[in-house]
Amino acid sequence: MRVPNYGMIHFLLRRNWMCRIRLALTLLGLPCTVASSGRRSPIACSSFPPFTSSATARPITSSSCNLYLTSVLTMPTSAVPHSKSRCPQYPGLNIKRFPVPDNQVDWSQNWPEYKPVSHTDSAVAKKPAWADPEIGSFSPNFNTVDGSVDRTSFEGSYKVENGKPLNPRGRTGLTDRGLLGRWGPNHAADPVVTRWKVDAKGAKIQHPVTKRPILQFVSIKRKDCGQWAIPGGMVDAGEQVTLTLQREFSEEALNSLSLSPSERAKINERITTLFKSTGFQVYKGYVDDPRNTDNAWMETVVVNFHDDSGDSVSELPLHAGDDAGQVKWADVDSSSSLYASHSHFLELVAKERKSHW
Ligand code: RP5
Repeated sequence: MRVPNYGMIHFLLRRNWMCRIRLALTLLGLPCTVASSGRRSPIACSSFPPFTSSATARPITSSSCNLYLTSVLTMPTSAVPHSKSRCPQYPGLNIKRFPVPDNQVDWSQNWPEYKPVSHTDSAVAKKPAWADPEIGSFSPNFNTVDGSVDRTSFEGSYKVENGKPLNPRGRTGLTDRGLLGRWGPNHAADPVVTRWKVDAKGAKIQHPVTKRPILQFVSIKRKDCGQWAIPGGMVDAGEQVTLTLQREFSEEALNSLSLSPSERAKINERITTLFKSTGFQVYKGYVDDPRNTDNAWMETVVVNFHDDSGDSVSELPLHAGDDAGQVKWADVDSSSSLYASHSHFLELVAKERKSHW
């Protein structure tokens, strides 16, 4: 186990106090603001190359993150935008969403003219293990852990209308499940693995403008849409989020699926120390994913694992695997355009680590 230095102890103690205050505010029902930009992302998802219905859109699960409870940050729910979820062109298909202007997003707005397009991808309709059947042929128990499928939302209780769950962030211009397997929340986990950018002598490099040290994170290029992203993935049925975080990272950034069992065991041994360390839970909740629909949406738990001394995961050779076409260490910087809400998650990491953004 790595021994934290004095600065880190101070950081953890300070964070612990902040968390207690946040927890108290949350229990009192008051908003707790942390590092939210409030900035709306433009609707920027119209140029997707073929977006395959993800073979990784695996079944979801009851997921607990108790390990990270002491570092939970609560952000105002409005801080995650709902714009990529309304992108005119649904990813990968020749399907256009019914246009939803900002003032008609909320379900409380009466809008008789709303005629959303209905779509469920053929790969989803084939009833693979990671997808639900059609409503009617089964009756899921929404807002609960339904067998091995977690149908609860981090956003609170969602409404169900005519047997179908309603997206808690409002209209998207498309009904049914699109590319997503589950009705309602589709749970994912996103590991943000970071290190400091250093020079040849190992000294932290400061950004010339912000004068802050620069963080780097492990970034993958998604095969389905060609966008750079955090190497996250769906939580498997019955899987703890802590395990999903490590599994997705080793599959997509270390190509563990192509290794022999003994090589895989060695890699796992190397990264387990980092992944067992107290990660900083950056976010949990709705993701502004372009695959979202009126009845199916992405939610995630984002955890930052930081290799402060640069001698753990930083030393491992990165190899893209599974859903990742490429992998690299990328600077954490506000100018990078990433998949779904991933830039926003990195902004939260940068604020917490007081690094350049
Ligand atoms: C995003 O989709 C999540 O933040 C996560 O990164 C990803 C999970 O979907 P797949 O990568 O498994 O397709 O919404």
